[in-house]
Amino acid sequence: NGHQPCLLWYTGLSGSGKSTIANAVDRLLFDLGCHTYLLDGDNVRHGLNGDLGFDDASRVENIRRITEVSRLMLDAGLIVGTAFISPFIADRAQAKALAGSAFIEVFVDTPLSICEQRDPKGLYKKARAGEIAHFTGISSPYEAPTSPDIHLQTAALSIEQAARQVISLLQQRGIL
Ligand code: GGZ
Repeated sequence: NGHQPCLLWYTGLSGSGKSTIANAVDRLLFDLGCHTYLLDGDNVRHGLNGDLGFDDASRVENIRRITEVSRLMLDAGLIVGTAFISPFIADRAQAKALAGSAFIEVFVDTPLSICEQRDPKGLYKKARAGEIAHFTGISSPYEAPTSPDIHLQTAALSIEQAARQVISLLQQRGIL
């Protein structure tokens, strides 16, 4: 099954659903016979970027390395997904500059209040208590995309609906 390479760049707050939606998209793509790879905190923050924390400079370096690895995977012809907060517009612009027309920004737009209610790992609670420094949305900024390729307002969507919107755009763009 032929497809073009592309970079699905998910961005959003902690607990917004980036990884969940990216995994659902990956499963649909797999079923379509696509060759994909999904980079997320589980496989990058512990290994390649295990030396990095969450101050601004560390986040910039985190995203820089992820961008470079993504580019290698694009060269290999894959549909690459990256699911990181990636809070800074400038860093996402750099990824876009490297990936060119293959770059697809997916804004996983879940309000802070909902992310904080979910708080699956109790991190927001700790951040509010001052036990975690530089927590995105609490004590570290999140610069929302101003013109994402896909804007997922997750409060009004199921995971499946969100994933299907991504697949639809890939079809519209001739990637699938
Ligand atoms: C934000 C943090 C922090 C701080 C640990 N701020 O919900 P999670 O747990 O699984 O996802 C968050 C993840 C964010 O890492 P990223 O590599 O995506 O961030 S960035 O793109 O900004 O570099 C959260 C956990 O790491 N976590 N401390 N201070 N999230």
